Amino acid sequence: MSPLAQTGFRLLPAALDAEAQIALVAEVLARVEAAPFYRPVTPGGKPMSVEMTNLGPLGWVTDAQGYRYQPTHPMSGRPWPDIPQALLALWADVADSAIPPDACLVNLYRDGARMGLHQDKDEADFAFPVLSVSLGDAAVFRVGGVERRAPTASVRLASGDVCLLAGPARLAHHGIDRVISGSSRLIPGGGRINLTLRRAGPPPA
Ligand code: MD6
Ligand code: FE
Repeated sequence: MSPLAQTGFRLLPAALDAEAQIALVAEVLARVEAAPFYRPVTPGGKPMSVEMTNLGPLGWVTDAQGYRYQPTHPMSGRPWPDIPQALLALWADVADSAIPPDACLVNLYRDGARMGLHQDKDEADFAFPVLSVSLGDAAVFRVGGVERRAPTASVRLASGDVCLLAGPARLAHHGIDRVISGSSRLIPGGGRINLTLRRAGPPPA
């Protein structure tokens, strides 16, 4: 058994079939018209190679002020578009059947974009998992432990794959080492879109 199996990291290969992937990309890109991708800057002042936008009541942002969730797009000041129904259903199915996600970060990887090893820890309650959907070009995902220096494993994420960081793996370090350019034709203009669904705020009272 893989050492990842006991940790709360779950990979659901091909959770979305080709038809579902096409429908989801169309729903996401329609919403991106109202909330365009932009290039965030780290608190240290470095532009990220990944472009981002968000869907849902809250969106994850980074700028000179730091990392946080906020209800509006930083460029337009407008509320984020809603989360597509198919994603809410997926969350209910594999993450939490009772409490819906309130944030969906949309990451766009064009040529050469990657994401350094990080933890997702800006959410109010780590009891909720983070659910990720990969669309388009395949990526080499690295996942390690809660401690930054813990050993890591490499997992290939293909279009339609869903993965979950839950339980003990919820605060595991992870990142995208590289995207395999041209491995899919799903995304117009090429590249990879990753959607991460989260419960960022406290659970509803
Ligand atoms: C990505 N994913 O796949 C980046 N975070 O592009 C993440 O950062 C991530 O895959 C939390 C849980 C699952 C993830
Ligand atoms: Fe993450």
